[in-house]
Amino acid sequence: MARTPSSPLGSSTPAPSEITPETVFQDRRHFLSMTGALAIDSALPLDALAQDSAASLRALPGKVSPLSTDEKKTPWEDAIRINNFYEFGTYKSDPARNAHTLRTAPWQVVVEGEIHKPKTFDIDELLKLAPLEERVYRMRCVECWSMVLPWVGYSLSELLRRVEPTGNAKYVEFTTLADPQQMPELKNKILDWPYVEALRLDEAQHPLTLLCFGLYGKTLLPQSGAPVRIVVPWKYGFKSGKSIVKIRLTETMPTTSWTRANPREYGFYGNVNPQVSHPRWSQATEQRLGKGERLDTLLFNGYADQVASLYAGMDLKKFF
Ligand SMILES: Nc1nc2c(c(=O)[nH]1)N[C@H]1C(S)=C(S)[C@@H](COP(=O)(O)O)O[C@H]1N2
Ligand SMILES: [Mo]
Repeated sequence: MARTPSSPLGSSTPAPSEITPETVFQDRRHFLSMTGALAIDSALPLDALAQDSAASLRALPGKVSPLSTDEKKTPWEDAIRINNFYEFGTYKSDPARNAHTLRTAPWQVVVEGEIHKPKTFDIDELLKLAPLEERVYRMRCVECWSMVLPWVGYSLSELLRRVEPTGNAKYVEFTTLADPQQMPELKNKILDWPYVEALRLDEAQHPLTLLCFGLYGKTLLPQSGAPVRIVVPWKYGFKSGKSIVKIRLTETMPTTSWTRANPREYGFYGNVNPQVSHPRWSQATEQRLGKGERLDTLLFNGYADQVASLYAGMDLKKFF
């Protein structure tokens, strides 16, 4: 095996469960070279596989939502070749190379748990549940890179409303597909697969939280989380699970994959906050892909006006 299992932080950093004082040092070295690594990644040509799969995409137009930012978008080519999708490898260029083995049809999403109307949706049915919108969102990875991308989808609240949460429902858990036949990296226990993420119910019901089927006016490529993913723009990217097969409403707080792997480094909330450092690096600034400059990171990734009230009275250092 050529590659060391990695932390959420890409490159060849160790598995979070394996982090020791020695590996922290190695990790730091990798992290410090990350801007360089990104530059190399973006210089990679879009390989033939990505071009082939791009040709198979369907148009997925959506009316531009007023929730969109008017900042300059990150080019599509960067969005589909610099990815985190550990099921297909831990280097940012791995998903573009490897994710073509994901079979995105047929696809079903099970919606269950604390709801009055549990239901298994075929992807086409889910796609037609509510009008599609284009949402241009800022995305901020915990690794300090960021993008501005035009996602296509509708507010997750549209789905949640229709399945009728019970009075007990307090959280929403999202589970990614975990099929070793399709996902080569599952054989390496980087995380306790499947990849599980979760939100508090009020976060999941917030209009910004997107059930996402497309990017740049087309269906998603596998590396972006086809055929359906979550996008939560005020949180670090790891909260936005890809290639979702199950949505479960629960009464108690679910254990999420990264929190299970390393609770000291990855809290349940994952809210973007320049004042709360990751234990191993600052979160104060970010590298905007497709732009040379480093930007100051904003509280809640710039969405404070919309979401700060969800956390009124909470100590954001404690609930990170
Ligand atoms: N299933 C799954 N979902 C995932 C990940 C992953 O490894 N597996 N990585 C997360 C992280 S860390 C980030 S930053 C975003 C990246 O999304 P993008 O590649 O579309 O930019 O996906 C998130 N969703
Ligand atoms: Mo990330």
